[in-house]
Amino acid sequence: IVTALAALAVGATVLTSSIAAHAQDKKFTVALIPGLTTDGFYITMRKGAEAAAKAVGAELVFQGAPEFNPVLQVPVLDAIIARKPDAILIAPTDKVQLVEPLKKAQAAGIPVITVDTFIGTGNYQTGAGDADFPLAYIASDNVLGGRIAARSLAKAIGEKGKVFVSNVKPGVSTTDQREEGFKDEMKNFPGIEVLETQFNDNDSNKAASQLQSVFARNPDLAGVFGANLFSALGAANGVQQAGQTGKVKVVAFDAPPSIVDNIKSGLVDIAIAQHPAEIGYYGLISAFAHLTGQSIPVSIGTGFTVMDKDNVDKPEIAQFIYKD
Ligand code: T6T
Repeated sequence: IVTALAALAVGATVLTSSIAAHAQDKKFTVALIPGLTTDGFYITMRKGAEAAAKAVGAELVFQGAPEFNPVLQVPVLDAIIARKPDAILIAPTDKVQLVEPLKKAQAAGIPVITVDTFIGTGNYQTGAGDADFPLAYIASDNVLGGRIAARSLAKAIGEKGKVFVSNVKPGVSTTDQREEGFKDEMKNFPGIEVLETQFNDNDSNKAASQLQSVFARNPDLAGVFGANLFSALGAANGVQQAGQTGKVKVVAFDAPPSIVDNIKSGLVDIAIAQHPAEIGYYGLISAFAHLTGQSIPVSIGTGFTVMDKDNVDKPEIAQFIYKD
């Protein structure tokens, strides 16, 4: 009997490993749908995902819309679902508006992982609510990022004066959380007044003119927090156009080369760089792990690198400047 059981066990092992080998022989196709295609943040994320795809022998399909807009992102998602990839990585452009469209992927049996942004509350696989079906959420801790921005701006303005947040639009999980963290942290600085948030629809020209209008109404404006790449670039341009370089302090979220140039010229004080390549890398690896029968963490947090004039040339910092 013992010998028979042992033979059975050996047989079972052989069977399992041959299934695993078979699974790994298959070349998986993973789609990455960014918030928009022309954004150094997502371009860098794509590079991370490509590196991971190469490492595990998967194929990466990168397809997105030219603007950060659910109306443009949903047709891209529909087209991707029709191609039946093995998994979808997506940065949903709205917490609510992408829920139903992503349910179609789930109904088609395509596992969904969200990267950068989330749908619903971002707490997945809890059995609660109608938006907990994605397998994992891989992103920066955006509330923490907003807190870091608040502390940096408070320091830059000597803990007193008027500031505001230049933001994208309500409903985007990442930038909503950055604003939340920023405002909450600012409660620790009684000398600072946080003015009304200006929403720019991810248009840096709009952000620049909003900065100038806020400055016209508040000539004692002390600082601004640009809550993402386009908000920060626009706010910095607005400060420059208002002739306030160095007087109105700018804290930027995201770190494309243009923001780094602004740090060097003194227009931007601090940039909070996310690690988008890590988000892409771990997104792809998580999808692959799931597809090959591994359990995966429901959330993975990636880090930040805070850049300023003094450290931005150091290689260990400069490696986190986004790619164009
Ligand atoms: O800040 C990133 C990203 O995290 C956010 O969700 C949308 O804006 C960016 O892509 C930068 O433009």
